[in-house]
Formats: sequence, C-alpha cells, structure tokens
Amino acid sequence: MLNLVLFGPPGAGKGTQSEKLISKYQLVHLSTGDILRNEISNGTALGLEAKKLMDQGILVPDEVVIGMISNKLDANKDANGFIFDGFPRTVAQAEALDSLLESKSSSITKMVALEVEHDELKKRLLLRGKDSGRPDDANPEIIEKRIQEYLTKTAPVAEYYKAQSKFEAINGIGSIEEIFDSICNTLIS
Ligand code: B4P
Repeated sequence: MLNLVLFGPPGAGKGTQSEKLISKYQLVHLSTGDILRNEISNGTALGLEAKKLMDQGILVPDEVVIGMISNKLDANKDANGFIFDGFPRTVAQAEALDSLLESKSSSITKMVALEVEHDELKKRLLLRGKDSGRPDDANPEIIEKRIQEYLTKTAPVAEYYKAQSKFEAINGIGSIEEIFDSICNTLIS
C-alpha cells in the first residue's frame, strides 16, 4: 500500500501533481482543501464555519480536518493507497494521521515536499486567482497570510517526517512533467 503525503507551501503544485499521481498509481486523492471547498459549496454548517477562516488565509481547526480524513479513510477501505494533499498541515494533524493509519495496520510510506520560493508562490496564486473564483487566491495580503500560516504552523511537519526517515525534498520549479518525473523517481528509490 502506497500512502503518500504531498507537502509544500500554498501554490507549490500539490493539487497539480496529485492529479497526475492518482492516475499513475491508482491512489485515492484526499485533499482537505477540496473537501472543505465542497462543504462550502454545499452550504453545510461545517462549510460556513470553514469559509470564514479560509477567506482570511487561516487554517481550519485540527479536529475538523482530522474528522474529515477519518471519515474518508473509513469510506475507502479497499483503496490501493492514498495521496494526502494539503494534510497534515500541523504536527497535531500528523500525529493523528499516524494513529488513524496504525488502527488500520497501515502507515505513511513517504512525504514528498515540493520546494518553491516565496515570490514564485505569490505569482502562481495571483495568476490562478484571475479565474479560479477562489477568494483566497485573489488578494496579495491573504496569499501572504497563507504563506505565513505555512511557515509558522505547517513547516514543522517536515521535521516530524524527517525524524521517521520518510522525508524527500523535490525542486518544485520547472515544468509540471519534469517535477512529476522527479516525484516518480523518488517513489521507486
Ligand atoms: P488548499 O486547497 O490545500 O490550497 P493550496 O495550499 O493553495 O494548494 P493547491 O494544491 O490548491 O495549489 P497548487 O499548489 O497545486 O488550501 C486552501 C485553504 O484550506 C487553506 O488556506 C486552509 O484555510 C484550508 N485547509 C486546507 N487543508 C487544511 C488542513 N489540513 N488544516 C487546516 N486548514 C486547511 O497550485 C497552485 C497554482 O500553481 C495552480 O494555478 C497551478 O496551475 C500552478 N502550478 C502548479 N505547478 C506549477 C509549475 N510547475 N509551474 C508553474 N505553475 C504551476
């Protein structure tokens, strides 16, 4: 079973590379960002609460996203493996994910971290904001807030996987195909 954490700052290319990885490795894609946006478009109570935070570039509380992931793992018992995209984003989420997988006699195989510099992230997100309709992509101050949330709350998650010898850094600058090839090479090594 291949369980992959795709990691990186907002705009690093996690969603983009996930699409290619799920089709090559037949994995179930679990994107907490997508699940939250789906809750928002369905107008659920969870979605209404999450929207207030997401529109400001702030992380949603750990217990909310951990609950969502737990439900998705239960709903996909026969999966070949999972790609966790945008999760875990805090050390508490990483610890919860380990416990959830352990209870199913499974574990994370690898964390692949896409490394992209600050200015390039802002450029990509503003470009996507022109037609994505995502309020958190449209405003440079919100994008900066998301990057700061990443640096303070999410970057330490890399240390968590380094301590388990599961961390692999990938250069996230280049063509989408070049980056995809680098990720695939890491998975067979
Ligand atoms: P996410 O939906 O996870 O969004 P993201 O960090 O912006 O990354 P995304 O995957 O969408 O972008 P990508 O890098 O692929 O999170 C949104 C919000 O949800 C968070 O701010 C938070 O509030 C909340 N949330 C989600 N998960 C949470 C959790 N676990 N805990 C708490 N809160 C949570 O791509 C960006 C752009 O770059 C695209 O336009 C793409 O086309 C482009 N791009 C990709 N690769 C490129 C390349 N090689 N060259 C040039 N451009 C490229």
